[in-house]
Amino acid sequence: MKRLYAVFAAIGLAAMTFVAPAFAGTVISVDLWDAGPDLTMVTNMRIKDHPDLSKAPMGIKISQATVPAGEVTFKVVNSSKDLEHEMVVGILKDANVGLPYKENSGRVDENKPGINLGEVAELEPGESGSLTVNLKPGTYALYCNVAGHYASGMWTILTVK
Ligand SMILES: [Cu+2]
Repeated sequence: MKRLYAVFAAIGLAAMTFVAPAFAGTVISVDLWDAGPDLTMVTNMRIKDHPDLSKAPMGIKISQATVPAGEVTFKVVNSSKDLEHEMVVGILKDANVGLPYKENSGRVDENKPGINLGEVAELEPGESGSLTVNLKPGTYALYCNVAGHYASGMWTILTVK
């Protein structure tokens, strides 16, 4: 009996070891990039503009655009040589409306509900940081809220299934 228990315990332990990584959630690499010191900022590359982001002077590149619901860890690197960037996670209700925006400050209105679920704020060039959030199924936007950056195309869309 004792031996049988030991066998079950061993199987249980092996199963736990095998299953454990699934509970750790998804890890996404996030690259905050820009075109360098000579870049030209624009104002017409917000989500609602449906822009061609391949022409954007700055942006957010992610290692995967679809993740399962649950814990998601963003490992964020600011690969810019000279600009501060950040990554904020917000719910995107409607791509034709985009994120709430304050024209006078050139920034997304983070005070609106669901628009800042977490962030890696104000990374200096070359700096990195990480953020873990629990995400329900839905559509999210990752964006940089340094003034003018969102309108210059510094956002990307993440789908949680
Ligand atoms: Cu930025």
